[in-house]
Amino acid sequence: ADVVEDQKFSLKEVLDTFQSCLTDNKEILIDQYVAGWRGLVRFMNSLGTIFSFISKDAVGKIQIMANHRKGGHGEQYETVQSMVKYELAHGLVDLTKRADHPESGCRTTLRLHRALRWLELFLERLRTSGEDGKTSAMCAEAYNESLAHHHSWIIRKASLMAFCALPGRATFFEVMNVGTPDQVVTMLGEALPLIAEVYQITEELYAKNNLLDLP
Ligand code: 1PW
Repeated sequence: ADVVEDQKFSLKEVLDTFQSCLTDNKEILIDQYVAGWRGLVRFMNSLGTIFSFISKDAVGKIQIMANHRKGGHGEQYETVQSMVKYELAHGLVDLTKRADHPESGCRTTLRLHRALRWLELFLERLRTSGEDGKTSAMCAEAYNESLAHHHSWIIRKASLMAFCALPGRATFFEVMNVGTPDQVVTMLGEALPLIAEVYQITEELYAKNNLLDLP
């Protein structure tokens, strides 16, 4: 029974993993960032098959980043900072249109980074919502404020349709497997500032290097 208990999914572990990707000098460890995303994908998959089209893209991008880490220049991909430096210095990023480097670490991380903002906004809404809060509406609002700006019409329609299938707030909190609703709210209150920090650091790094619109 203990084994089963240990394997049970908890959103707290996922958020802890994201927090652990920040080093003391505020660099972002790619292994931990990717591990955080793996956990999120497990979470999304536990929300039902309708979310699989969403998680499929994330899985592909997680794999691209894992491959960079495993590749011949893996040590250059230790942190987001070292990756940006390395790829820019060696002309490994398509800056204006997709061409020779459709799987650069920079453009791939940018997609995950934008999605992280969505997650942050969504979890913040969940945290402050009342018992009768509608998860699908919160998820859609968070999406429209963030990721939707970067998606085509067809992806936006499909995403908004998927959100409608989200379980209600009570079930959603149970799936998180953190404890009582009060404990979930407390956990989110602790975890979200750190997620926001990871997002902010990446955003500033990308802005400084003019990478926020990579094709
Ligand atoms: C309930 C938990 C919510 C977690 C949110 C994280 C999910 C992010 C994945 C959204 C993907 C939607 C469908 C895919 C769209 C891609 O075209 C798009 N990818 C992303 C991550 O936005 C852009 O990638 P591309 O086509 O430029 O390679």
